[in-house]
Amino acid sequence: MATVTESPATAKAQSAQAAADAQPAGETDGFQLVIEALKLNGIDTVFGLPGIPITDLTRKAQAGGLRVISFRHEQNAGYAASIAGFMTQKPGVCLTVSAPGFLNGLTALANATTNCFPMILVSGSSEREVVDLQQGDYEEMDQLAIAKPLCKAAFRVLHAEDIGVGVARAIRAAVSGRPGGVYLDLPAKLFPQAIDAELGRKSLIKVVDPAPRQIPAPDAVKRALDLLKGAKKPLILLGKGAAYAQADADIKALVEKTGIPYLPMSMAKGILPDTHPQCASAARSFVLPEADVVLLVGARLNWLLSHGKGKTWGAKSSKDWGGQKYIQVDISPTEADSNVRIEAPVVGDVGSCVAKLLEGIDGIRAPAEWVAAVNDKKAKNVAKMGEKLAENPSPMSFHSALNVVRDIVKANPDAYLVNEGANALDFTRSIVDMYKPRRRLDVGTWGVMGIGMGFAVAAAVVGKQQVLAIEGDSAFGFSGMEVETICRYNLPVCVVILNNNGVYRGDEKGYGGSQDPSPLVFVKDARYEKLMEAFGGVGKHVTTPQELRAAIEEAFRTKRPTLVNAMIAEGAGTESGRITALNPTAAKK
Ligand code: ADP
Ligand code: TZD
Repeated sequence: MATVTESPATAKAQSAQAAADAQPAGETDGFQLVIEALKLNGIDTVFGLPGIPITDLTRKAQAGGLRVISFRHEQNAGYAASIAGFMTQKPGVCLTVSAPGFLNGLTALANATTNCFPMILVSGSSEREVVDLQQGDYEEMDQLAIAKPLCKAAFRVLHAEDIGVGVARAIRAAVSGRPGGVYLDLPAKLFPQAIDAELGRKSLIKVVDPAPRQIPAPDAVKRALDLLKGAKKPLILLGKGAAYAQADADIKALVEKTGIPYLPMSMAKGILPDTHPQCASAARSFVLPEADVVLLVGARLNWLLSHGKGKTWGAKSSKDWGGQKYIQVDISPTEADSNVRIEAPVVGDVGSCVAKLLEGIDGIRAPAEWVAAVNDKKAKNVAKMGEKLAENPSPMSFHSALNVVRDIVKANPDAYLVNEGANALDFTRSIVDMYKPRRRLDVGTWGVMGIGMGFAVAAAVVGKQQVLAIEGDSAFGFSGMEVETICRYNLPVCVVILNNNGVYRGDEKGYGGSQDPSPLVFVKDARYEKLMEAFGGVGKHVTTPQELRAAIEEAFRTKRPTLVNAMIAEGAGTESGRITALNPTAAKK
């Protein structure tokens, strides 16, 4: 196992450096104030990648007691920060260098904003005077202007005495209302700026009530309850906003007191265990078109729900809606009506809204015929799935491999499941039951590839549990170098690559007589496990469900960084997985 060791010479040099860095008595500086401002607000970990002008900030942050998780690419550090935000309701902080480092972090910032994850991208930047006159500084870029359209708010701090305000504003913007990404621009000159220590101390702000509760209006709650009361086929749809809100007990009470079937969106799986008798996941394509009143809790009617339109919802055409009446619980007052009419918007935080709904819930009960119809459909689909899972083809299929993962997650419900790919994503989502809230971390609203290793690192560091990352071979490639990070921090992460030799599948030939391989395939039977071995972790190459089970179980037992290269049939998988319909040419095939 690779470990970080320190030679006596290095240690000596570092303590000499620390002595040289020591502040004159009674003074503090930008470095110290940034670190103290974060610590004062309960931020104990930052994810990032050092270089000019933040190299010393990473060192001093570590010396100052923050955990600094240093990555190989800023995008992965950014994804780690964003998912830490989702898991903890505290903004995840990502630290990047100027221009290219900042841009590398920006995808994650935009993704955080899109997914409503609270995150702060803190980036060093070059000098304003040079940037504004476009004189060609090292890594010159007007970062604030570029970040603005991709996040909830963007701030720049020019004076050390304003650091407290800058950090406080960034925290409030990230976590209040609809959570999202915030950019904080810190020019190089800010860090060594010295100010009076007492003035500095007084300038820091411990944010009071950063995400104030938002209580829904009584008439909005009544409107919603009235609608539910009259429903013949009610359905509750839980989204990742509901998972984020950490109102698990009240959500469970709402579901159980009403007896209404519920569907969890991908990252809402586990708020209640997927094995709950009211979970309608196995009857999804039955309940969506059939439901007459749908209660959305922290879920948007975006593409993942076919915009509330089309066949999915029982409508005649893709432009039409199925006639369902919607209640939408959401913290954003502008979310309602973004796709179809919302009869009863309930604006507030999920915790407060569900608590208020619960006060008036007595007497509201899902009609027995509806529940029976859903259960009937569920039983049939579960039996069909059981048959598929019991198959044992050679080479492995997605089903035979994921049947193993399903058992392992059942036996280890606290483990985090990170998941990306196309088929690898869709099959895992439908096959692997989740038992605890916020344990499933995936590609989210954008369906973005590359979250894998960043999310895995954050889940291990912040969640302090075993992590299992189920990855398509293409998906893994976007962040694969972070296996070094996993080894360096010796994290309990087991990466399983469902390897079918390509994007979606691996059996395509080159087109038009080209000597080149198809744009969708990779080197055949690539030995990804050696990448983990290169850094001291455990690599396994497996071809059967038995070997796969043994490899994951060993990883869970030893807690060592492990990469399992699980070979599945090249032809397993369909183009774009379940979202073939969004791919204009594949949809026609
Ligand atoms: P999913 O992809 O799971 O369907 P979305 O990301 O589309 O979920 O929707 C999440 C919704 O939850 C967003 O509209 C967001 O405004 C909302 N939301 C996030 N946090 C809260 C909260 N604490 N209370 C209420 N709504 C929230
Ligand atoms: N780039 C980014 C950043 N996100 C994307 N979603 C894509 C490209 C396009 N894309 C998908 O939507 S899924 C996918 C790509 C490249 C990879 C699918 O192949 P895989 O999984 O090996 O990861 P399966 O199991 O073989 O389908």
